[in-house]
Parts: sequence; C-alpha cells; structure tokens
Amino acid sequence: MCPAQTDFIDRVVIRVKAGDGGDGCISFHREKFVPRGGPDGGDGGNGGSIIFKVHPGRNTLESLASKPFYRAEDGGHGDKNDRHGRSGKDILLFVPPGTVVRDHETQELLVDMEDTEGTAVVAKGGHGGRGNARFATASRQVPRFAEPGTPGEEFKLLVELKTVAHVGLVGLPNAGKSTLLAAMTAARPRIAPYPFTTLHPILGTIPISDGTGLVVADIPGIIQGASEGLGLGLDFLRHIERTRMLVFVLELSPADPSFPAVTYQQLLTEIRAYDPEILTRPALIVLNKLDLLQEGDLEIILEEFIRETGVEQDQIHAVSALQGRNVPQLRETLIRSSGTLTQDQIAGDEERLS
Ligand SMILES: Nc1nc2c(ncn2[C@@H]2O[C@H](COP(=O)(O)OP(=O)(O)OP(=O)(O)O)[C@@H](O)[C@H]2O)c(=O)[nH]1
Ligand SMILES: [Mg+2]
Repeated sequence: MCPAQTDFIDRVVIRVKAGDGGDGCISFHREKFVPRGGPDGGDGGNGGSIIFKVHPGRNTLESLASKPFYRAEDGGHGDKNDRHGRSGKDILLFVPPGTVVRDHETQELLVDMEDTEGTAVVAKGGHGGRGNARFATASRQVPRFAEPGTPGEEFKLLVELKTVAHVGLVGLPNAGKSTLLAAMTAARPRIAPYPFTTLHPILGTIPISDGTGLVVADIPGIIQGASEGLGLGLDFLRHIERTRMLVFVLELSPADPSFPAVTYQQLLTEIRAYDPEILTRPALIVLNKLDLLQEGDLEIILEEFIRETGVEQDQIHAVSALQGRNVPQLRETLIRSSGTLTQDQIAGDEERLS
C-alpha cells in the first residue's frame, strides 16, 4: 500500500486544555522611611488559548493526530510592585479546509471552520485575576485579597474532516472513479482491478482559463449498507457532504443492460439514508467502460436507464475513462455546470479543451 493512503487521517480525537489565568497578587509597598505603603499586588496574566487555523495546503488531520493532548501555557501570577504576570502563549494548530470540531462526549458542534474565516479559538485561555492594588478605594485602603485566575477551557474534541470540493465522484467500488479522476486531472490515484482500492478521498483539479480550477474529489466506493456503517461506511459518505455537485460513476456491463440503473438506485438509497439534502444538489451521470460495449449496446442500455430512473438524457455521459473517450466533453460540462463562471470563461475553456 502506498504511504499516502496509510497516512490519511480524517477523524481524530484529541484533548485540549487552554492555559489557566495567573492569580492576582496580594502585596503592600515596602520602602524605608515609608511607614504605610499602599497595596501594590499586580494582576495575573491571561492563559494561552488553543486556536485552529485553516491551511489551504493541508488535506489531512495527520499533523493534529501526532499528539493526543495539547496544553497551552498558563498565565504568570501577578507580583509585587504592580508587576503583571506574563500572558501564556497560544498554541496555533493548522487544519485543512472543511474541518469540523465537536465535543467528543455530547457530539455538539463547537466549530465549523467554514464559518470562521479561517481561524477559531477551540479552547479559550483563563483570565488573569486582579491584584490587590486594583481593589484599593478611599474607604478600603488595605485590601488583603486579590482575585485568583480563572481556569482555561478543557475539552475532549472529535475533529473531523469533510472534503471540500466542487465535484464529488461517487459510485460502487471498481466503477472506475479513480481512473476517471486520472483522465480528467493531473492527479494520479491508485487504480486496480479490485474493490476498495481508494480508501480516502483524493483531490484533482480541472484547470479553468481564469487561473482557478474545479476541484474534483474521488471518493471511496459506496456499497449497500454504507449508511449503516458497512464497508468503509459513513467515513466516506461524510466527504460528499461538502461537494457542490455529484457525479455518479456507473459501470456499463455488456452482459446486464439493467446494471447501471440498479447500481444508481443503490447509491441513491445509501445517500438518502445518510442525508437526503445531498440529493437536492446538481448531479450528472457517467456511464463508464464504454469500450466494453458492442455496437448498439449503448442505445439499449440508455433507453432502459432513462425509463427506470427518469434521469434526463442530457445529464448522462457515456465515457471510457480508460481510453479517455468523451472525457473532454465531460470536463466541459462539469465546468459549465459548476455555475461559477462567466460565459467568456466558458468559451475560452471550450477552445482549450477541444
Ligand atoms: N475497460 C475499462 N476498464 C476500466 C475503465 N475505467 C476503469 N477501468 C478499470 O476498472 C478497474 C477499477 O478502476 P478504478 O479506477 O480503480 O475503480 P474505482 O471506482 O476507483 O474503485 P475503488 O477505488 O475500489 O472504489 C481497473 O482495473 C481499471 O483499469 C474503462 O473505461 N474501461
Ligand atoms: Mg478508486
């Protein structure tokens, strides 16, 4: 197995503890010949926080998983002569786009990094307590107390990654999703003639003329029962939650004209059981392995597919990912359907892809 596959981590449980605030100090000014100095106890410093920051270059939670416990520095205690305690240092942890943070016990959503403009405090440092100098008043000139610092927040966190891509390729194992990604983009996923070759999402980019690109995610194969945790289960269904558009990759079988319609219904059932909202997004159908068919087979299969599923003909693309047949047209349709482009850009891309 190649190392890239074993190192991919998209779910990790860690403990985080922000620094405690330092205590305020109780002290009275002492100086020769000054008989009754006033209170001069300084404030405690604030504890350091634990902060997540999105790093666009990251696509796994691997670095976060390298330690089970993160502890930010405590604030220093206040001191005599009105000296403030120093602030504890924050810990900054880089996470991939699409990171979602939950409380491990309650599963409550704490932070969705998509809503945070890239930075979120996941555990806030405690406040430093005020020193006794701050409590002196005209009627209370000798305050013999100070505030203690407050504790930093502590959580056991479940951190999950939901791949962020424009297009998600979904299909049964062995349908040719990875082959299609390799045909459409510069990504080089592992391809093999057996199921479950892809164990985690692989991203590729279809370049667009304005310098941006359409990010395509090759998702591990969905099997019947995936929504109840069979096969790779929910682990990868999570990765289609954030794709704007789905491409169902269905295998053409010369021996069984109903195969694409049957597999399509299976995929719909699993996704619907996981989250029906996903099925409201734009979708295309790719019938793959066109090269295996004989003359005239495709017409019969298409007719059956449309009759059984009610999908419109213009949403269906028959391709051979292996040979690259009809792949440029598919790329063009994906760029056009992504809906983020102007007509001029589409025209430019059509020229370049043809
Ligand atoms: N004849 C033919 N074979 C194909 C085509 N596309 C893919 N294959 C073969 O189908 C097998 C599976 O391809 P993959 O791309 O690994 O399939 P996958 O859908 O990514 O499979 P998992 O990662 O296991 O879910 C490989 O042997 C590919 O060479 C095609 O267009 N024509
Ligand atoms: Mg694959």
